[in-house]
Amino acid sequence: MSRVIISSTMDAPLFSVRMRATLRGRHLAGAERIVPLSDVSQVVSDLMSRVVTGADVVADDVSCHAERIDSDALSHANLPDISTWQVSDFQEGRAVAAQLLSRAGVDPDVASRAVQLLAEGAGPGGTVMRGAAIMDAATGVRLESDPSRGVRASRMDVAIECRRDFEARLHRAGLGHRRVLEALVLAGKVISAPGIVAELCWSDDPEYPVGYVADRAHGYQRISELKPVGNPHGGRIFFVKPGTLSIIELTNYLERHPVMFDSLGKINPAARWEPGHG
Ligand code: WAQ
Ligand code: MG
Repeated sequence: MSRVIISSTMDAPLFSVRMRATLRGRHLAGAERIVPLSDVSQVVSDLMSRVVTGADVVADDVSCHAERIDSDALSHANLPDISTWQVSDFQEGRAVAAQLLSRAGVDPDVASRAVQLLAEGAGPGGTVMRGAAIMDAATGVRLESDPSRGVRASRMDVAIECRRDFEARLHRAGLGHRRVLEALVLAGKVISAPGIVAELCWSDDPEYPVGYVADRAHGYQRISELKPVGNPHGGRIFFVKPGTLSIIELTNYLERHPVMFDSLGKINPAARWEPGHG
């Protein structure tokens, strides 16, 4: 029975569905999925209801866009393994993030400066960027063409026939918050991109202090605190190998190339970070 459902959804044309909400022209929230045509209207409704029924987010403009994906262009990939480092406070968390970044191949000074940059707001005048900064892993030079928008990773999702199972497994591991799967999928696409060394991220949501460092060798490494609760700063930095490819090509891959994940990695139990670890 389930075989029939799987093969019929796999053959159906796929659509990228993307929602974006703004308030007085300022970006508030975005979310996206890749689903068969038959699920588009349900997904549009789910994504829209996030912002129109959310008590704490009041958008004055919400748009949803569905666009057919060329199935020949679709890549399949595995989600990275998940680990969680428990730290005592955000200062320790930031030190751990810098260490994980240098372990991934980011210059240690660049890693520390990058953490500081996100803490201060990587956009013009210390604002939160809409997307990610791209940074040379060796020199720390910023490479994104628009430092206020940054680069938006887009067109990635969990295969629809896997979603329920992945959500249930994350939930059982205590990782059922919607942000975890969304960030995992985003990081999975980012570290699959040619030239990427690592990603650093924490949310701009004042209530959400967890962040992560991701790289191909060590996977999605959560850090329990990267900022104090109440702090509205957050962002993402994608670190690239110096001179390996054009930033235009990389941006095009991150923003436009569709990637579908059909397997979840290993979920490691949370562990306390011990100095000297890694
Ligand atoms: N592409 C690039 N950068 C983005 C994107 C995107 N699609 N979406 C958001 N950003 C940037 C932007 O600067 C946001 O301010 C920042 O990232 C944070 O976005 O417990 O929820 O959606 O394992 O607030 C990570 C930990 C949560 C989850 C991250 O990010 C966990 C999060 P948010
Ligand atoms: Mg946010």
